[in-house]
Amino acid sequence: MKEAIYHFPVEGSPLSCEQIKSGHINETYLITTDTGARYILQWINRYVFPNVEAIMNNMSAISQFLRKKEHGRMCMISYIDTLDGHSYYDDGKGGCWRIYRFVDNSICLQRAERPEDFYESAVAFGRFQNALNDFPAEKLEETIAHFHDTVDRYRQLREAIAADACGRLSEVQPEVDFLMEREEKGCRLHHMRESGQLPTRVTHNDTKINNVLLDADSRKALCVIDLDTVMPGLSVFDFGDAIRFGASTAAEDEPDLRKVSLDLELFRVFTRGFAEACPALTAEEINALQLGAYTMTLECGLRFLTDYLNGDKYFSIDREKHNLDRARTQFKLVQDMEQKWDEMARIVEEETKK
Ligand code: GN1
Ligand code: MG
Repeated sequence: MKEAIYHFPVEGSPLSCEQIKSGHINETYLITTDTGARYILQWINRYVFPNVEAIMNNMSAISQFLRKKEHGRMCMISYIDTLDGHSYYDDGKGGCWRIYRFVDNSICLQRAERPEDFYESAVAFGRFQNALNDFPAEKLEETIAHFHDTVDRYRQLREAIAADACGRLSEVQPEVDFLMEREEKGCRLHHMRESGQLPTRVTHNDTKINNVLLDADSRKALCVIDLDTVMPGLSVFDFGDAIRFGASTAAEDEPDLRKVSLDLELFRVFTRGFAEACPALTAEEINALQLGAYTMTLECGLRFLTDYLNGDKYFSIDREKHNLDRARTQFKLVQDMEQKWDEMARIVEEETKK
């Protein structure tokens, strides 16, 4: 890591390096130099992202596009090239590194401390989506193939079940049954995408509130970060993934399922912020927002469960059965959405008709 930083044009000499524990895939460090300049250095996980070139090309393409637009500079983070002009540094030992300048006076929340914070995260993702409304999505590469393709996620789950590599299948039969009973509804969105009922756009695809920076004083949205999965997708993926993470009453890995439910007030404020910031949404997309929340929650639970069956190879874990706990919270949330379905529909209608 120490070596990696010297390949970038940083101001001053690096003094300290502190790991930021956030995210399940990459490793992130805060570097401070002797001039007080601060940078975020990231190590990219090549198991998850074999094609780093594609990620960085996508980012360069959209940041160039956004820079030309009003406010564009603010709606996503921009990376700094290496001293020899590359968008990332390959250390030749299997590691890839990149940096961006720490945004002064910014905060990154793991949970909304008040509804307004969640509203601002909706504004950040809605604005990003809206600003890229006229970007040709087909120019972007798929950084992870079939990322939000729920049909393919079910296929991967079936593979994991058949292999039962760690002998964990018998322990998770209720969770497997839960998923199988919901396969038709879980895959509906994917079929709507394939049939062209919903437009393919440039989407962020990983819209947790901790992928947004807010101004520390005003708490207004500054920009979105973690752009590794920016690629062609559905607007409702971004809406849905944000809801599954941020509108839950508990953490994604809460072991006590009694604490997990969908907070309808948070669902409401996010819907409002996203719709206000993204007037480009079509009536079909608005109609599918709720299904987006359901699908992203079910799919994420399915992914955690698949990884648990495979031996926790994809998502990093801090404890035994961590991925199983994560899967269970998602399923609890799906169940709660099923119960609150009509209320969710009403909220979407109320918040989008203005
Ligand atoms: C991963 O690394 P992080 O925490 O930003 C994952 C998302 C999941 C999320 C679940 C590339 O995101 O898809 O929704 O964990 N990212 C990738 O917390 O798979
Ligand atoms: Mg991520």
